[in-house]
Amino acid sequence: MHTLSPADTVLLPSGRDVAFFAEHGWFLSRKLLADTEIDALVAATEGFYAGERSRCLPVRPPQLKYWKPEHGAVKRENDYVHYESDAIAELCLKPLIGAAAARLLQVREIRVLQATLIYKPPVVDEPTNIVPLHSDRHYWATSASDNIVTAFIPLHDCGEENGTIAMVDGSHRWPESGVDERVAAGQFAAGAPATWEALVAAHAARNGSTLDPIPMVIPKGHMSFHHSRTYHGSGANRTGRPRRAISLHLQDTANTYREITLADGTLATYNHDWLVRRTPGGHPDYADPEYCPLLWSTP
Ligand SMILES: O=C(O)CCC(=O)C(=O)O
Repeated sequence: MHTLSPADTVLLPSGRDVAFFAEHGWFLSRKLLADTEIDALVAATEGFYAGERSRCLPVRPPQLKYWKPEHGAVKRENDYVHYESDAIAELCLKPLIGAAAARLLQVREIRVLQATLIYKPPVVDEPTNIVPLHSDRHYWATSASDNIVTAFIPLHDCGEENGTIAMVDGSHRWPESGVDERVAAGQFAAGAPATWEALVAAHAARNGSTLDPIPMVIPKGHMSFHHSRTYHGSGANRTGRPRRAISLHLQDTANTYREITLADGTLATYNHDWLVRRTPGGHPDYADPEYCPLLWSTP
């Protein structure tokens, strides 16, 4: 059973905030992490980059994002940091964040889906720092539920100058354009952004959008939430400091694995499918508490 202190309860999204999220597909939170918690997170992530692990993934799934020092001064992305580092998990898996997500999605319980540690090096023309517009749903075709939200948690003040995340307003309400989009999403994931960008632009035009993403200006300790279907991306880090963040993906507990065949005849997969336990029906169990711990249950 989770409970919040009265001081934390006032930090939750209000009824008006929930309506804003439903309309726009994104929301900027109040200060959910204290400066001391953020500073401790920076230290924990530096430990992670120096090689500290509480445990290691038993296998490396094919689409795993896993930066290693030998990759050099490119954008760093490390999936499953909540599994591999207890120090990071203890700080970023804060029930208050789960409670805020539950409010926004209007569900009672929230499980972790994934936590990715991200670091954009302070290299102004580093191409890997640019994140093309996409929706997270394209990574999660095997999830039955749309009720997945991401808390993008910068570990410092974050604005346009350091390449903050930017949202295409209301794009979570665009209807899916069909199977071809899922194939293109696969190409995007495999690194073919030109095809992908043309597809997103056409999809936006059909929905009356000119693709003008709104940069999230996020003070330290605050975070931006976006719906799994909201298109978003981010630009260059033009400062002399790294842009550090944790992308905490949170699912409704009703979410389950679904089998989905892509247009090319192959089955869609997600990294979890190599790691999590199986359901009695033999499918990957997205409620496996080792990888997808319960973050919030409304009392
Ligand atoms: O690192 C970024 O700017 C983008 C992160 C992202 O795509 C996400 O949090 O879903």
